[in-house]
Amino acid sequence: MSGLLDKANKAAEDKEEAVVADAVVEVSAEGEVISEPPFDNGLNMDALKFQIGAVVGFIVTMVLVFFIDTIVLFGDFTLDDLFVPGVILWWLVFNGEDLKAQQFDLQKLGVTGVAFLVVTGLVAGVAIFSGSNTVVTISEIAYDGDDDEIDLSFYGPKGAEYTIEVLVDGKVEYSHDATINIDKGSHSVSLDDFWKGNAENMNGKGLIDYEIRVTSDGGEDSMTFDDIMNREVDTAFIKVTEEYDIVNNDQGNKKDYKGIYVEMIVGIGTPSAEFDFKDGVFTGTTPQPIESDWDATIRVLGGDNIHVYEISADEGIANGYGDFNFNWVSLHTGGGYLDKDDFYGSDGCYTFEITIENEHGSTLVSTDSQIRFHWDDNSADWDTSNDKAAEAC
Ligand SMILES: [Ca+2]
Ligand SMILES: [Ca+2]
Ligand SMILES: [Ca+2]
Repeated sequence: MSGLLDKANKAAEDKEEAVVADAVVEVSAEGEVISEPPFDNGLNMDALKFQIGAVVGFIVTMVLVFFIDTIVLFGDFTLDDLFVPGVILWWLVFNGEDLKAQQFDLQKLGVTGVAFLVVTGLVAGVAIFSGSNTVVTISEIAYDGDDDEIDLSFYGPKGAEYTIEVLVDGKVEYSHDATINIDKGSHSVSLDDFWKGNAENMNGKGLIDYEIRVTSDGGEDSMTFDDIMNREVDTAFIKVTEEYDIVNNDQGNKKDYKGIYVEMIVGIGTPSAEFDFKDGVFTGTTPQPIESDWDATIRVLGGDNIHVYEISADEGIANGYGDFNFNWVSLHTGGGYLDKDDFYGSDGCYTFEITIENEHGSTLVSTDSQIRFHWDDNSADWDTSNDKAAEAC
């Protein structure tokens, strides 16, 4: 038994002639197979593993690069950026056994290198003539809030000419001719060049369709971008919270009113946002906040003084105030409130007039937010049980 094993091992070392070892199996007393000798048909098994691995890896790389190359891995890095490193890597792996053993057979390296280049060229030829890659396609449409433009990027074969169109409700509002550079193209279109109004109402129902169409020799591609085209504030509400101290004497308690905390919400309110206010809290339906640019002026009308707030927002963010693209925001920084002396006259209805100039869209003037206060009446006796909280007028 051991003589046969030695013979098989010796044959494995001898690369000159192909010797197929007889199936030599050692069997234990219980009849289990406990070992098998190395199998050798004359090939260098270690080198073959590298070569098979390299060929499989190379084929996978070619398919990824030439047939599904437009997948973005991260940032601007796409699958086709793997092309050159991929070919070099798999050629090195193919010769991995030699390189590992530091046997530099320049002729073999050269021959395999040329073979890799030829196969790569053939695959590239098939990919290009298959036609799937000659069309220019849209890879991304993104809103650039700093410049208020849409940033577009495209994929296509080097040098391909294409026409970009922005369609609003199917009508071409903007057109631009471009050429693919290497394998990508990009272009930005100012919102001023095609803006026609919000794409959706507050419930996500479509109002206006925005679409990019790109036409090249290879065909046409198009993509809608309604989700980033909600830019016009059409509804804004104010809510308040009364601020007071409780003072008391031997007759009982009463409120000493200090002022009001003021918060505002802005967004798309069409069709069902509604202002309402009961028992000191907002009970209406809020609009859907959005990312957009606007300037707001809020005037508190109805008292002895008209208090005025001026606020600007970019992408819904008002520096010093907060994020109007998300929720209610206080009009007083640092948790402050509007002092009674700055707006209150006597009990009655106060109107919070909100004027919002949209960067894109019309100007909104809202007098929906009207709130009645009962401060003088509430504090006329030493009894808080008969006090009435602020309410809609
Ligand atoms: Ca902006
Ligand atoms: Ca840009
Ligand atoms: Ca009272």
